Amino acid sequence: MHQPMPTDAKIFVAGHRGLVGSAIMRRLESAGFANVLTATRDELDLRDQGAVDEWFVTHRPDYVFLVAGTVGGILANSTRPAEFIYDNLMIHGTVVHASQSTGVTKLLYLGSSCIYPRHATQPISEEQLLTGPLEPTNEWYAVAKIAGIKLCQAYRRQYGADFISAMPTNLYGPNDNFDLASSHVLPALIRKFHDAKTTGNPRVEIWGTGSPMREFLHVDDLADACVFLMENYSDDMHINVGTGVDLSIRELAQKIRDVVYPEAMLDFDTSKPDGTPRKVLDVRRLRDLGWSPTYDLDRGIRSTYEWFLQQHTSNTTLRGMN
Ligand code: GFB
Repeated sequence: MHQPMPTDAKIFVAGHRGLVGSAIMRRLESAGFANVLTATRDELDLRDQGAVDEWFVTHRPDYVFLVAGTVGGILANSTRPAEFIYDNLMIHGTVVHASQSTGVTKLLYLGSSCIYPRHATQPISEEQLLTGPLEPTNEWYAVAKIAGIKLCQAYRRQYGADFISAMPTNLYGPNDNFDLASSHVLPALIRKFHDAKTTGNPRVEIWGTGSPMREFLHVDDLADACVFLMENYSDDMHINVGTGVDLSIRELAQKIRDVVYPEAMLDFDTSKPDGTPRKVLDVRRLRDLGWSPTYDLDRGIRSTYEWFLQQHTSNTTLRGMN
């Protein structure tokens, strides 16, 4: 079922300034979509149902990419649980509800691979949702993300709304967050190796044991998959988006070291949490629809570091670089 979005359709990207939202903006622009709607945090508090309803009635989007939310790495998730559960529950609820009540043609909701049980069988298929306990370092965020999937399913079931859910693996790329207290591992390590090189420090601290396994998807691949799913997928089952390939945090650190600061040595701080031991997605459902990623990790790390350097030297706004 291929149902392309008309190029003059009104498309709302909720969260357009974030890592994912900005990549979707680039993808829509390059495909010639001329009517893309956005709202900054100051213009619209997505946690406020009244404000969101009013915005939807005024702007009447046809398609919605729901990629807004409070996100962060393992430390932010474990230390700011209230923000992670409240903000995300509210944002998912208001946008899904307003989309249904104003007759949005289709909505894509973005979750996260942390929705799956901590000890899920690898690679993780979609069917493993709610089959076991969650990883404690991110259960608040995961519960909100699971509620988002259930919202889409409930509105589909009760109202026939065409709302779909995509579950991406760990993401990285331009516009990522480089603040060491709230970032994910890949941007954190780019920044740590870069700072160590700049200050001449030969040692770089890596959190945990280095043994957890993670899968990384470039955000431009994710944006491409989101547009693909919007046009080619309509089902109440959420769908995984990833590469299906993982590596250890130690191997990731070595790759980043080789690009940024080859002389550096790695120090593992085992007082910091490892999080879930392994998280690689089963991506057969998406591959069977005909989509696969284009970036390999080495190219993605190089281009993300180039982007980081450009932001750094041009002194423009770089999240976490103050
Ligand atoms: O990317 P990350 O923060 O999130 O951490 P998760 C991945 C692994 O990298 C963990 C290790 O084992 C970290 O201990 N790590 C090593 C580091 N050095 C660093 C560092 O300097 N910074 C960070 N952040 N990690 C998140 C979830 O889990 O993944 C979210 O908390 C979300 O809910 C996201 O699902 C995609 O992969 O462990």
